[in-house]
Amino acid sequence: VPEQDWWRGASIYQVYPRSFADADGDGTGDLAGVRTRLAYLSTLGVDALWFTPWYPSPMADGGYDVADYRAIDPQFGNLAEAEGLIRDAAAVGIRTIIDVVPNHVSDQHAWFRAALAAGPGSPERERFWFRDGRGEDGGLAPNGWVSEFGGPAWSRVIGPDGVPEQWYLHLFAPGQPDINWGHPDVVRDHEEILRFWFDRGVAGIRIDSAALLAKDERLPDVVGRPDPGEHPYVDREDLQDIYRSWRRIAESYGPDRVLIGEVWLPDAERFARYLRPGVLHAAFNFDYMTAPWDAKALRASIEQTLDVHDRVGAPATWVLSNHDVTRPVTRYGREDTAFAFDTKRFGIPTDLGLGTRRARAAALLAMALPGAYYLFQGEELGLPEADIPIDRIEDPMHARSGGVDPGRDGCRVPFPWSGTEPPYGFSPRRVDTWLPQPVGWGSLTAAAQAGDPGSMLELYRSALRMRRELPELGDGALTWLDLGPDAADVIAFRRGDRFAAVTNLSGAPVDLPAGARVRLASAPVEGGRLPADASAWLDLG
Ligand code: TEU
Repeated sequence: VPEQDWWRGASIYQVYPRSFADADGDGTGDLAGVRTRLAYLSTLGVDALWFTPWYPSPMADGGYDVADYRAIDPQFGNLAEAEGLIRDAAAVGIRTIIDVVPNHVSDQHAWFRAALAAGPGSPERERFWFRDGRGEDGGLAPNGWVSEFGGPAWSRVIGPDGVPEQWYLHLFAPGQPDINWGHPDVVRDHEEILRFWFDRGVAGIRIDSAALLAKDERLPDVVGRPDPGEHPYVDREDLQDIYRSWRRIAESYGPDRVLIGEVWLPDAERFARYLRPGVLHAAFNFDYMTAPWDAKALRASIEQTLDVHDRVGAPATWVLSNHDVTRPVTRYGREDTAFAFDTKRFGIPTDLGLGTRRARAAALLAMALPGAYYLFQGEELGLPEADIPIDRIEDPMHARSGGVDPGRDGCRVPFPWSGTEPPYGFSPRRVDTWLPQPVGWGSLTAAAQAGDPGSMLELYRSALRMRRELPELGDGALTWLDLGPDAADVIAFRRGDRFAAVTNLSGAPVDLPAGARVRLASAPVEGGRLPADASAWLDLG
């Protein structure tokens, strides 16, 4: 693979800095902690790290409320530490991807503070979406847009004298005011932010909420289900030009710098437009993650993904989890596995044994498909979704839903490294971690799993190593295989002449092709038969 194409078939590991490793013992992860764990990441076999926002932030939304895009939150370290981390990672062959959040800033960002201070009608307010309210005393929000976290997408400013004045738009939490992409300052500042980080050696940028930035400046209500491209704030045409200019900036640093969009759109054709030449390099494919555990549906999803990407010449991406969704072993143990994003209810029943088997199978399947694989810290340990005591939930989704939604903290708890009780080696001493870790995770720690051939960690290590070693894996073509009339609920394909991957979604064991050697399997293969809810990687000889 040419060096510049590293990202096309890469394995990219998402680090949630707050929960990865705590070096200074305050119960919150930090960059010094990540540096001490680079050996683990290098042994794991990943090509790049994507860091969830590490900037100064009041943490109204876990750091997706950025107060300063050119600095590091003091809880995590400082800029010199980040530069050291980028260098140290590069020294062990691991690239760094950072998260840029262009749809909104924190309400503590200098621009928003200035806008509040300067008052209605000021140029400072034009960088945001301030509007007068409707109704006689302006007491009604300017329109009916709803926040992604629930409740109105508008909050009213209370003036210094306690008198309510204008409203401002926030598609997410009130602490995340949306910025106005029609304003030249916004455009220019982001171009500078990209350069700032490319100058510091980052290999790529993950673009948060990439389909939401541009707004119809008349701010019309959303009526029904607007036609694709007609929505007042989703997937608007202006975005294409914004990303074309970002692409030119990335390319000015070399062909190996990449832009990865969090483009969350139900319409595959619209999604594909972001991946046309000259726009973004890659975008997350969440279809695989939300597909049900059903051979026909899953294969249809895979085929559609590959088809769409082939047409625009962009590599597919495969995602099983991230910091926004229910952990795979919990999800796959539920009756409705497609419920990835929809936490919505507490205590949905799950069978963790089944969930773990299916999560193992789903990971091996995804890692054999053409394209890049993105994994979220703890996925490689098979961590289940943790129950967070209600009074410790931090995710704004919980409060905004009126306490109905447990929110996304259950996948964000501090990483269990070693030992038999909290903090499981996450912190150097006994301390109350920022989110509590469950008891009973002693057998799930990285140390407990290392060297155990049946563990999730060793499965991931083997698979990630093979993705690096086998030229058939990563980006490229795939040929579907038909394993016969008894294998209707089996997904099987070849990569190259000899490598094959088989996933059994039927309820019973299936015969693997005669003469095939098993390179790796998610469950023991006996007598040439692959158990239910399992995947195998084969050498066809
Ligand atoms: O998520 C954007 C996004 O699509 C979310 O609205 C998602 O649908 C939601 O989390 C559903 O569970 C990104 C980040 O990944 C998320 O952590 C942030 O909260 C959000 O942007 C705002 O920055």
